[in-house]
Formats: sequence, C-alpha cells, structure tokens
Amino acid sequence: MNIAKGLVGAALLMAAAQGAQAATLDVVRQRGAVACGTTTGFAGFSAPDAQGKWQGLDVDLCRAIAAAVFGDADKIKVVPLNSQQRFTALQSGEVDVLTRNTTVTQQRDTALGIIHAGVNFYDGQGFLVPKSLGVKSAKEINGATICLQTGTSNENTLADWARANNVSYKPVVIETFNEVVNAFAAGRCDVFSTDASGLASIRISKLQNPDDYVVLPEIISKEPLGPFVRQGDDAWLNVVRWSLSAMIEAEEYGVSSKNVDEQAKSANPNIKRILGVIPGSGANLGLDEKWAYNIIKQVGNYGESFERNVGQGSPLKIQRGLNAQWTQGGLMYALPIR
Ligand SMILES: N[C@@H](CCC(=O)N[C@@H](CS)C(=O)NCC(=O)O)C(=O)O
Repeated sequence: MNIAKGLVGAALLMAAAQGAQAATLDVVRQRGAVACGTTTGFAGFSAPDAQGKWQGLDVDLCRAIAAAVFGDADKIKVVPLNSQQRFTALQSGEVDVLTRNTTVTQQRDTALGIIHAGVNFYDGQGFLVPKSLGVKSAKEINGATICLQTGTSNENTLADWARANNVSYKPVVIETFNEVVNAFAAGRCDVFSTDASGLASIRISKLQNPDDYVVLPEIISKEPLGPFVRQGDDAWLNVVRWSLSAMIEAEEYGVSSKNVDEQAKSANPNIKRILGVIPGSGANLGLDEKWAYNIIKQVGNYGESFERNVGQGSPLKIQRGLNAQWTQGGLMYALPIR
C-alpha cells in the first residue's frame, strides 16, 4: 500500500470512529433515489393509491427533492414508518429525510440528533367523535376514553391540555395506525385525538360512514409539520429546505406546472432566478440550475400540491387557512431565492 492510500484509509477510519456520516447528497446520488420516511398510509399526506403509487402532500415534497437532485421526481424510495419508528429510521440513515407529518418541537430539533428543514403544513391537535356521543365541544369530554397513537406528540399535548383544563380522560395508546383507527371505529374509545389533518383523513378514508363522525371545533395546540434531516449535514439540510421553499415561492409568483415554460420567459428577475434563467442558486446548492424548474414542472408549486392532495381537488377538502400564502393572510412565507 502506498503512503497516500494509507493516509486516506486512516482518515476514513477516523471519520468512521467519530461517527461521521458520508455526505447525504453523495449517498443519495449513489443510491439513485431519495429515501423518504413516510407514514404507513395516511390519505392526503402519504398513502399508496389504487395502483400502489405513493401520493400526498408529503410524498410531493419527497418527489420535489428528487426532482431537484436528479431532475426526475420519480427517483424516490418510500419507506413507510409508524410514528414510533420514524426517528430511529432517520438517525440510522435508513432514510435521508422524513417527509411525514412530523411536528417541529424544540426537543426533536435538539435532543434527537435531527433538525427540521421547514414547515409544509401548519396544523393543530383536535378531537374526532362519533355524533352518537352527543358531544359538541371538547369541554364536554371529561371522563372519556381517548384513542392515541404511540410515539406521537399527541400524547403529551393531550395530557398538558387536560391538566390545564381540569379534564380527566383514559388514554388508549396503540402502536400502529390501522389498529388505533380500528379500535376507535369499533367503539373501544369515545374520542380520537391527533392533528386535525389526521382527523380529517381518518374520517374520510378510514371510517365506513364519515357522516356519523364529527371533528370538534377546538384546536388545542400548534402542530407545525415539516421535513426533518439529520443534524450535521448542512448541505443536505439546504437541499431539503430550499426544495420546499421553491414550491412555496413559485406559488407566490404565480409560477405553476402549467405555465412554467411560459414563465421562464418572464422579465421578472425573481422568477428568472427561481427558474435558473439567471444562474447561481443551483450552483449554491451543488445542484443543476434547473433544480427549481424541475420541481415546479414535475411536481407543481405548493398551492397545486395542496389542492390536489388535501384541498379542494381531494376528498379531504381542507381549507388553506394558516397554510395560505402570507400575501393571503396565511403563514406560508418562502425565503427568497436570490
Ligand atoms: N404530528 C404528530 C403526529 C404525527 C403522527 O404520527 N400521526 C399519526 C396519526 S394520524 C400517523 O400519522 N400515523 C400514521 C402511521 O403511523 O402510519 C407528531 O409529529 O407526533
């Protein structure tokens, strides 16, 4: 072995001993696909369609990252994870990113060795009840049995809310999504509590007679949902963060999958920069200058993805609400690409 090779080998060994991981962007390129942690099947956000193709707002984010990296939104590897499994899968390198209705909290952003790369859905925790229970407000659920899924922030949030409001309840905590939904459908608990988006999805896609159930008006928490990556790889954090930001900014500037080629001829320098007509942002990320163009062309802007998956073009019919653009009174405010 020559000396140079020996030195490289020693450096690699040291890096391994220190627990340093290879740059995620390189790992992704080598694999030929972005590995995204999703739910095991939660309609509107991440679930396989009738053809077995994964669809949803979170899957679109995964596809956007693939479009940015490869110029091909189909180069994704979906790894279904229940709530409990998701963080270990990210920490261990089984997935490159969690695109899975995960609430950003201070604890998750610090103590778990992971970090959020933006917010793609502003949500809040709520309650779903059968109409037959005759309950109109969360204040009336004192003494109820409440179904929750293991490994969610929903467990602690509910406990905090109950303590603050002097409400008592009996938790029924179950590990897998289908089992917890089935327990609720079978009447093993009076109430289901999770993110309002989850409740809307469960009601429409999992319960036989959605009209027999109602989501109570109270929202008891902030649940900002967003993608997470491992700490310590800022280049990859940037790829994920700016892929999401590009979708949001494209909507703000009226650039969509339908008009992106037309818009590439726009005189607006902001649009020219987003679409790579004025180069720079691609090189900054270590990507092709068409990274954002490819996202918008193949996946669409944030509003298109929202309406198709969870909004008016979907069975969920969720209103934009907090997820409207900042120019429309919402919280979606893309950091500028320049
Ligand atoms: N946003 C909450 C809850 C997210 C969550 O995991 N929700 C459940 C209930 S809707 C879920 O997505 N389950 C799907 C699965 O385990 O496949 C969190 O980050 O802890």
